[in-house]
Amino acid sequence: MSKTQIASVEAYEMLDSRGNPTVGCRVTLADGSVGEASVPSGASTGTYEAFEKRDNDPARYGGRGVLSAVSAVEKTIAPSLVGMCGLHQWEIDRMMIALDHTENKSTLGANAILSVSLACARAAAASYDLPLYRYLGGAAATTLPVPMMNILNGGAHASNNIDIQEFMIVPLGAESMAEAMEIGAEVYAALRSLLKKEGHQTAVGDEGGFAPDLSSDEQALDFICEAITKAGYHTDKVALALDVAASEWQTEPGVYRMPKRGTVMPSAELVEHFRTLVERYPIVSIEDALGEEDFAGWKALTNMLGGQIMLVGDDLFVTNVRRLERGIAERCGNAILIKPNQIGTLSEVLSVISLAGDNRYTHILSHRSGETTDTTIADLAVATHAPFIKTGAPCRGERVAKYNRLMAIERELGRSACFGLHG
Ligand code: 2PG
Ligand code: MG
Repeated sequence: MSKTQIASVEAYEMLDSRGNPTVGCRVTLADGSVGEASVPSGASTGTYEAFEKRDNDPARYGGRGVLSAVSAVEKTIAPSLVGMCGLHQWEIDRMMIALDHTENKSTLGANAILSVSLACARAAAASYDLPLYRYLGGAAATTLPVPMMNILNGGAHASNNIDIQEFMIVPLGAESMAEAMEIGAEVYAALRSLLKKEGHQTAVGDEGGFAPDLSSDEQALDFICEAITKAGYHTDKVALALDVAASEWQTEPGVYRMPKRGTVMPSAELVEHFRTLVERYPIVSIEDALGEEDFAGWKALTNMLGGQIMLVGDDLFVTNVRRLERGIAERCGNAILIKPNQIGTLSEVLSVISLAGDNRYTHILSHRSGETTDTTIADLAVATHAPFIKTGAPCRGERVAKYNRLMAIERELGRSACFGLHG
């Protein structure tokens, strides 16, 4: 047996940040190197995401158990992978895709497959005694991404009255990851005290942002701008970004109904609303401004705002080469959100990032609203030179785990570290 052969693949059920079960996996190589990984889970999921396998057994976790996915790893995947070289990521991923046999990984489950794919990469990195970002990205992996911190939550992530899912701050003017986090945490604290002073709730949503009831999107943006000033910064140093998650609003092609406020708007009117917001506020990025089926709307939006800000496809592209190819052909958006569990293997994540790069689409690594303390996306961001990462507020353990990992990488890189757009 060679040193880097896969000796064992074990899976287990564990809990995510919402208290739902998810899949964890541990891969051991013949030389004793171990890699562990666990997978997150979304709330506002895109229709075209890879399949998340759940037991649907009402007797356990209200049907959300993942013992069937654990069993897919142990009974189907493990016997085929044991003995393969742990360094051959593409072969490992191809093997799992072949075992699954479906377009959307619905036999084994993308949660089962991804846990193995990432644990194999971690075991291989451990075998070389390298951190994951270095193993995957080589010597040139020295750039830390600008964090997009979601400090005010709405939509499917909070039970307040706000329909836009995420209001993020983007410390574009920071010189380092450490400074970016300092700015983020200070603005976050300033927002808390402003909301409190005005008698609003400061309980947090799924991604750690505050979730008050407010009268309009504009009021949310005004609060955040005021928090930036109160924390001693200017909006040339800290910009704003939104994730509308508008697929959640689409009722019929080209028509949107905001689930909480009940406002109905055709696609063109929504585009106009965002144009006005971009004029009024220092917004540098809007994600899923329109729904996953509304390619015509996306094209109009891109024509109007694509030269000015990032227009990010999340539900639109679902980290999927074919969806991104269609978006490129139809000139929809100019950036793509990268969520490994939307597609299910590390190799496919790397393929879609390279397609994005070839077509000048910016890529942004992203968490899910249901997370674990797994920090793989932080390493992946550095390995792939992602200019941005979004992984929630600077609050809640599963969110700060990623930010802390990025600060640790920055310290490890020392003088060779670059930050964001300075990289
Ligand atoms: C999103 C994500 C993460 P979810 O829409 O971008 O913020 O949410 O994981 O619920 O899809
Ligand atoms: Mg999104």
